Amino acid sequence: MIKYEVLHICKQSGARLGRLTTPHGVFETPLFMPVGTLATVKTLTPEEIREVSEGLILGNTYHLWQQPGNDIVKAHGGIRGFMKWDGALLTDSGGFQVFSLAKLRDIKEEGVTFKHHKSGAPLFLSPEIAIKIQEDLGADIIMSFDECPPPYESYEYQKKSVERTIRWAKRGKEALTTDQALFGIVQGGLNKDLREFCAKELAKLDFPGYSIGGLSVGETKAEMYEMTKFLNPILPFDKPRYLMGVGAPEDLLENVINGVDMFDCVLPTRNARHGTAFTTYGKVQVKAQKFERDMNPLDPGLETSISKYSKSYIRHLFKAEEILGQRMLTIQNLAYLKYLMSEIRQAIKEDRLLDFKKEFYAKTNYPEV
Ligand code: PRF
Repeated sequence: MIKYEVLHICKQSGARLGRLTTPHGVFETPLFMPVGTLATVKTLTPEEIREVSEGLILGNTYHLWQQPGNDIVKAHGGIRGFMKWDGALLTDSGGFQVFSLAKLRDIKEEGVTFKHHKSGAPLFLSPEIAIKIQEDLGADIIMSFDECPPPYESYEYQKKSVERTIRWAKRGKEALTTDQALFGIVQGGLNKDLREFCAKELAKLDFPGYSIGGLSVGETKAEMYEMTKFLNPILPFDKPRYLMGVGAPEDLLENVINGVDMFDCVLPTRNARHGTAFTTYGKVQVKAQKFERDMNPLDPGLETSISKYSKSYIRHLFKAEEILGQRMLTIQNLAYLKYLMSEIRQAIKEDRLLDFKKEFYAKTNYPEV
């Protein structure tokens, strides 16, 4: 099980500083969790993940269920034993992947029938199966099986879907046989009444934490921020809130101000593999011609294991399609988000997060809404 305490509320912004205690580490929140979908944070060793994370990472039910199979992961003592990760772990339920990756879905009360996103093999996931797989994967924090409909679905559809997601959360809770911390997931698209209904119904089920799903799925940033702001006073105060799949630097800052405690996203690691860096002065495309002879470090504002390399060298690695370049930017991007979150926590402690926000947009090219 986990424990969560609010330690301080920033007097300037209302943002929360908290402490999350898990069986495999104690963490200050707000924090960012790197994504390790297939029991690997792509390109990094567990020792390197340690360096660039708080010690809490995410794994994916859907992917590990299919490859290599949750039985094989379980035989290693779960994801932690499989990948030799000694930190804490959270797994997503597979709900989102069924709706974002898989083809030809048939959604019934019992669960979802769909085809594997690569092989086309027929598959079935239900709240109970998602819990069983997550028990085998052995994370400290696990997720309810939810439906994440596209934001353009009709109100009538969103309403039916939210009601089902609440029933699925209840079924998952009843199916759980371990002391892993199961979070409920708030859905409801961009409809405030459905979001409020979902948050309140899930709160009645008394989960140890609440996720906010169904955002960053095609809506505008302004719509996303408005929804987290709306949910802030509705979600249980004394439980952690986790905004799923959100990780752009400006989104972390804005949503922390709106009361979010935890984040994950593939953005820093995926961008890294495509040559986009997050730095203390903003987003940078390292393949740009202007860096051909640039002997300066990529991010003079951040001391990391890649600080000694020139932009010219990193650009060369990308142009030559050398894997080391992808590794270097993965380290940079995760190190930057770790640094950003530690700066945010410090600003909350000192009741100056809105001043920090002004400086952040003044110093960087991250977009302000
Ligand atoms: N549900 C689940 N996982 C998710 C999401 C969701 O809505 C999102 C949406 N941003 C990312 N990951 N279960």
